[in-house]
Amino acid sequence: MAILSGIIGLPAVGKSTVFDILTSSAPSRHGQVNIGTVAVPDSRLDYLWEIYRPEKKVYASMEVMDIPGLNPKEMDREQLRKFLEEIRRADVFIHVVRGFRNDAVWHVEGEINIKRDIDIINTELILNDLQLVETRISSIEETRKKKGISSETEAELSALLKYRKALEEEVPICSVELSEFEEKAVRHLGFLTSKPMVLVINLDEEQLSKGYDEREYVHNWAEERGYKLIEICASLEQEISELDKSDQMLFLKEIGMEQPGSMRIARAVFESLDLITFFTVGKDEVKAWVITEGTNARKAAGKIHSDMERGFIRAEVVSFEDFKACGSEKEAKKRGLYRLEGKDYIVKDGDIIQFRFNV
Ligand SMILES: Nc1nc2c(ncn2[C@@H]2O[C@H](COP(=O)(O)OP(=O)(O)OP(=O)(O)O)[C@@H](O)[C@H]2O)c(=O)[nH]1
Ligand SMILES: [Mg+2]
Repeated sequence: MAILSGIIGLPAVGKSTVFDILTSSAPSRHGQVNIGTVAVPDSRLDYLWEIYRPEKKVYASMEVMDIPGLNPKEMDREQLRKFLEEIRRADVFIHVVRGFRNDAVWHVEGEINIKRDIDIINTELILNDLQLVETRISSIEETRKKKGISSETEAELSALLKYRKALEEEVPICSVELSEFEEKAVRHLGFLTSKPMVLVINLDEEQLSKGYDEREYVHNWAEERGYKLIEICASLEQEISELDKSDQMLFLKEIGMEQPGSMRIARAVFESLDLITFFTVGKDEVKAWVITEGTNARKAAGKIHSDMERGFIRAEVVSFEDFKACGSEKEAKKRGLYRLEGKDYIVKDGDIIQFRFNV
């Protein structure tokens, strides 16, 4: 399961800067689609590495896509449509909004206005979905007139009508409640506002420390829609990421941050997709694995190897918190904190697991 995050936003708001701090790879090239891999930093894995000291430490990873800015004023409908087609592949959006003031950096609307900029992008996503909904509704109604429709299509239509009502009120599809049957019936349609979104407000240093005018508004806006919100200063983060690891932490402390922005964004992406992490440890490597919340032990084993899923016997599990409180595997075992779990055990975030299997 390679997760793909799509970075969206108006032109010159700091999207590529965010991409660069996330991927810490070669700088993204201007004016084209760039895809990079993000290792999702996790201090728990760092801790386990300190204890086991294996050769390898493997963080969970995801892919992120950087695209040129969406500019409804300059793009015609066809260009806009192509642009939105590109981002439809993403599982989740990272929407970068400019807050930073800097006369040297051009703004497509001529001045900084966080609320308006959020609306511009959001409106495009909503209009695109609305068009898809309308097209689908008329095609279903056409078929119904000609030869009638199945109960699945009936459910699809009823879901689409709910979607239309929401979108007309500028409510994203992810906020619409559907029955299980309806949900199944529309799953094949790739809507944009059904995807989770992480809102990244790209501020300057003063705004970051002292606050900014639209702060309350954007926090409410995100909360109402269930979107996560991260405030960062991307250019500052970029400078920090060029420092030594130990200097990085010092610098972050100085500006009152506990974690680099890249880590906060990556975690927000994981949370908005209901993803959790479990760990495997050993002499060769410590590794973080990504699964959807609610996955059972047997399926989780299958992430590592299909043989492990097929020949699953049981899982030996300790929570990261319990392990850390003991400080070693030996001590945790002595205190009886390792549990034996069967195939239906629902894996929890932070579980350290050893699978027993038989092939
Ligand atoms: N002052 C300041 N400048 C920033 C910040 N983030 C980005 N910039 C600058 O803004 C300009 C545009 O940044 P990019 O990251 O290229 O923006 P983009 O959204 O990828 O732009 P397009 O791909 O052209 O749409 C660059 O000159 C950055 O150095 C910030 O937090 N503060
Ligand atoms: Mg860019």
